[in-house]
Amino acid sequence: MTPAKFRQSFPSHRICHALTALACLISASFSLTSDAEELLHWKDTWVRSMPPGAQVSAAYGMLMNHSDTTVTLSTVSSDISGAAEIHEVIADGGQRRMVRLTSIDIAPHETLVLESGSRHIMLLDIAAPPVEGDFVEICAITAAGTRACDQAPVKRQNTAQQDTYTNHH
Ligand SMILES: [Cu+2]
Repeated sequence: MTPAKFRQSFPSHRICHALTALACLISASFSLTSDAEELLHWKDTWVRSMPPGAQVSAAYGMLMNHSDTTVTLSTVSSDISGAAEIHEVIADGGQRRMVRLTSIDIAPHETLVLESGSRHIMLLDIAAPPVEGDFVEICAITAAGTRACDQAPVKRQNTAQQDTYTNHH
């Protein structure tokens, strides 16, 4: 009885092992698929018009995560700036000042809002000041390497928002 039981357990163990390996393969291919399907979409992007001689500008808009996984935004760029940074406005005593963010996590189906006076994209070392009517390509690059780009129209910022910006640099 005992040896028979023992012999029986061996093949069933092997089947179990094979199933585990298969499950591993399936879950591995699933995680690869979800990385490749990080779905980021821009909405309502715009870039602030700047006077001649300006070396910085800012970009705003909404970045929507349409995937079922958290997406980490790690880099931003534009086709008019030598560099771009993600900034956040924070209260520092009675003052408001900007800090640079190295990354932002966007939860599944959540939208990251980039707006004046809050989180925004700072365009640094710009080749030529953006003029109303122009379009600037804005790109968001995730930690996994996914790129989401959009052609953002250049617009004039209203006076209330201008004050916030002037306090920045
Ligand atoms: Cu800034």
